[in-house]
Amino acid sequence: MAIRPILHIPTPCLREVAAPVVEVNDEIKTLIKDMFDTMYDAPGIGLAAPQIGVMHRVIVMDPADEEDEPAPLAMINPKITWLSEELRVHQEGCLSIPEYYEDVERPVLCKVTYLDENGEYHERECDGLLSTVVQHEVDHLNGRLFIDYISRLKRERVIKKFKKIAKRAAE
Ligand code: K2U
Ligand code: ZN
Repeated sequence: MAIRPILHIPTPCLREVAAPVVEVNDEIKTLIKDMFDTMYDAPGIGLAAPQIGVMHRVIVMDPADEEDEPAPLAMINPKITWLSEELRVHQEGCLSIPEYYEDVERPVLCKVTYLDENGEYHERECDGLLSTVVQHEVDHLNGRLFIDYISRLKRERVIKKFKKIAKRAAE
């Protein structure tokens, strides 16, 4: 299919709320294929549709280690229905904020409902890295970024850096 350009901050759509998918049609199925192609090419372990400028509630993930078999997972209209009280810190990065990593504290476990690429409904409890990635990607659908969980000083510094990069690129 196609590798699509990944948008970087401060692109406005990364701060907007994506719309629910009404029908899992061929357009959505092609979008999912393109998102996996784009994610694996990056490389990344997750990608949300707004990161390629598509404001649909679609995320793709593959948290499998390099030595393990790929475990691609697409979620349409994902909804986090429960979060554990137990929290854990994990180093996060973001393909829309390249080469910037910070420790982020999130609930260890989450439960998520979603439709798969065939339109089938699923309820799933997620743990480990998958739990972190699901929460990170669902945040993208709501215009939230992992830098929203770090100090304001650090956030403002990284936004200023990427605004400068974007300004130079436009010149
Ligand atoms: O949404 C994205 O930009 C994808 C992130 C997914 C991610 C979520 C939580 C924690 C780490 C990554 C990218 O895959 S960033 C690249 C990456 C890959 C593995 C580990 C850390 C960063
Ligand atoms: Zn991200």
